[in-house]
Amino acid sequence: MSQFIQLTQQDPQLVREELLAGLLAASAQTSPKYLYDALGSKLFEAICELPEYYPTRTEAQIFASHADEIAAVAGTGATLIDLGAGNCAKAASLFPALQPSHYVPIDISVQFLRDAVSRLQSQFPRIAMTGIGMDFSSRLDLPTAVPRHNRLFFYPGSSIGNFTPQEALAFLARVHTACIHEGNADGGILISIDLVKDAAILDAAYDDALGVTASFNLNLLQHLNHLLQADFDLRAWRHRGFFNARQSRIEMHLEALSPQTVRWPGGVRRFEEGERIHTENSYKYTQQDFIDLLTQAGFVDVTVWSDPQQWFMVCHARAVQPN
Ligand code: AVI
Repeated sequence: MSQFIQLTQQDPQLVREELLAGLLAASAQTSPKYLYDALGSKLFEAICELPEYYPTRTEAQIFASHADEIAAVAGTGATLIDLGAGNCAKAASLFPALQPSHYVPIDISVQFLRDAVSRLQSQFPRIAMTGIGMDFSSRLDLPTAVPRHNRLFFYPGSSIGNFTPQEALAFLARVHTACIHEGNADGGILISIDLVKDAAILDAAYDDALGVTASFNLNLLQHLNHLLQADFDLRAWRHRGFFNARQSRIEMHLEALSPQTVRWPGGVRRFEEGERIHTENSYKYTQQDFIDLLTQAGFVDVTVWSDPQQWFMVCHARAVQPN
């Protein structure tokens, strides 16, 4: 019953060009997607276990306490499209309540999905499953194997926070378009958002005592060494992770501990002591600001579930045909 489709492959030349443009900019930066090589993905799993990193367990509590209400609002029997599915565990925890007719996990590489989907398929033989390998952050044109009607897009983990608010709006608008077929809209989105809270809680979540987030961030340099054949010395950099209240975002940077020159075939970049590479933003929203974003993207009837401390929220919103 399960099938796999690899839609896009990373072009190494484009990856190189994108990375070098970021590293050679006056304020050096890299896209957060480069944090996730094989080791980076394992380190992120470890982050999710940390006492300071509340999003994962708070979201799991919200799903566990409100699964039936979520199903009552989102409906059962949908095509559940899981954006950034990874090991598919979050969606699977909602299968008994949501009872999807078709499950479509999407991740950058279909290889990541194979084992998880095979396991799930034997547990839930009546759900059709189509694993798709694509970078859904810039496009969302799904293959015809994915039914057009009654689509429920699932975007957990507060991953939308790693987009800027403008990118998040464009992304939500693409999801909205993907819910419309033959002029009708009968789909929706189930999405998690991390909420603005006390800066000390946010700072600790992104700069934990064990140093796992620091390792996750520093591992980016190891990944760059591999992708660019560069010679970053990991011991010459430190992790910085802090809440920027003005921009309502966590910023992660790597900061040079000493003046240094980094080389790769055909290029160099000099970094002064204290100079930074900006590696990730993680935007935190108020409930109302995110509801406004969903509304601007064309969604209506927003339902919110949160935890008692109101640190995190899960939203369902319905897509409607624009006038
Ligand atoms: C994947 N994403 C939602 C995480 C976040 O909280 O922004 C990535 C992360 N970066 C550091 N810790 C976790």
